[in-house]
Amino acid sequence: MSRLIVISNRVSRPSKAGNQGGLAVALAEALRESRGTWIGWSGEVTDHFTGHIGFAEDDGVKTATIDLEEQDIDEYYNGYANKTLWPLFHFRIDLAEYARDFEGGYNRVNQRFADTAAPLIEPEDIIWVHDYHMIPLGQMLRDRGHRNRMGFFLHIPWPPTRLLVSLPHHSKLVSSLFAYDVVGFHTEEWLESFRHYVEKEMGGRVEGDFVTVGDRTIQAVACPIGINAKEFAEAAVSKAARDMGDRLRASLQDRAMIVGVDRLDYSKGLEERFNGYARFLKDHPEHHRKVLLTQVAPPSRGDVESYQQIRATLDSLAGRLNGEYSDVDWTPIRYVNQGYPRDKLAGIYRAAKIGLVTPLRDGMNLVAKEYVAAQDPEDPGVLILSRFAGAALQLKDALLINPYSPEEMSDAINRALAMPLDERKRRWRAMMDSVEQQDISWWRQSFTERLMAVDRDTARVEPEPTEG
Ligand code: GDG
Repeated sequence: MSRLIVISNRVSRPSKAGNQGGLAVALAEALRESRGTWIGWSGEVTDHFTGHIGFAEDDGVKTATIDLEEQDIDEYYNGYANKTLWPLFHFRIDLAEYARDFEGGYNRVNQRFADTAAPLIEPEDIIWVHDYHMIPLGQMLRDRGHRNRMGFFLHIPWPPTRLLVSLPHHSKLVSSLFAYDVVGFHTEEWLESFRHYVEKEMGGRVEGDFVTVGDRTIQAVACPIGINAKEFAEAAVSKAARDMGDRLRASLQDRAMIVGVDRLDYSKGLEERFNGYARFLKDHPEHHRKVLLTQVAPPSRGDVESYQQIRATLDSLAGRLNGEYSDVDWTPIRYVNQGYPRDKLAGIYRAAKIGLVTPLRDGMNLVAKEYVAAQDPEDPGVLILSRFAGAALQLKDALLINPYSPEEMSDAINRALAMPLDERKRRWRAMMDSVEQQDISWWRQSFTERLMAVDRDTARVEPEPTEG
């Protein structure tokens, strides 16, 4: 078995798996099996970058991390990654900042990651690079002579060509993806946009999964990430989850709870969600005092101004809404800016009659899948899901909505509250089948199997000859 090397911005400590997402757990499992290494940023700041690599072994997983300078973090992480690429790839060119320093810092830090990884890589290793922080890394490793099988997975959407061309030096960035052998996206939609760019902007050719530019052919595939459905369903009946459920039920007093769980991010459509819920309260006075929305939103990327703004906007929206509708014994929104351990989170999902997931754009959205996995099969809740989340292509039995329309959201909440048990069960079963079949192990295997099938001598898989 080839050794797997995972490279991503942050490295997760497997021993903290109880608090981590499925991705970290799945990658840790693959790394453990192959005796591989996970390389990335430690999350720590250093005065002067020395190239020192911190090696550790945590629950059978080897990690190699570097500390970054403050300027690196400003320009690479808070800068190019989160002020330029994140908004642009979520179709928000109004928020994207194009600064030369950011791009310079992004390339410098990617070179640092390449220098860190290079001596740790053996010729037989399979290298799997993750996400928008690291797009040019594969090319930088090739420049250092590494001919390994290399894959890249993008966890966020790929934007339409018309938007992507607003990025200075976009073609350089996209060209660097051709250093990989396999490039993965969550959905056909993001893949289509990538192919469109390659054909229109690079004069490339698409044949099935194969994309050719010049003399370089790579595979570009849609491979939707999943969750560890079995583990999550078990977490939802754990003692911690049941205790959380009891605590919630005691405070709800027969009111129906709607739940939202999101990192505090403008892409998650939180403002639109609050507006949709406000519309529901306006349209349906008969539901006053009988429902409430619990929104769990741990802050993220607080150093970036647009994130400070969304936080301020939501604080004021939640305050206004509660001011307008609350009574001495009823508050329509519980807005919580703290995170919970995963088993408690599973208990919160299970206690909710409705999961309200309304991103304006999302690569996949794992919260939607977690909500489904946490439900009681005998009395499942209803998932209301934005049609702009990657997950909507798999979870077709959710109530799919346009998050920009408060009326649609209001109607969907009303419909979900009245949905008969039979229909809830039927919809839940269909969604759970999908969540169970295309789970996190399926995703990881689908991607790594493709990568392993690449012929290392040519570092590519030839396309099947086409008829005629
Ligand atoms: C990116 C893409 C894609 C949230 N609050 C708490 C908590 N969470 C966990 C959730 C879920 C994860 O964070 C969020 O995952 P999402 O998929 O919803 O969104 P992003 O963070 O934006 O992730 C996304 C994903 O990458 C994977 O490819 O699906 O489209 O944007 O697992 O449960 N976890 C805990 N407490 C919290 O309070 N423990």
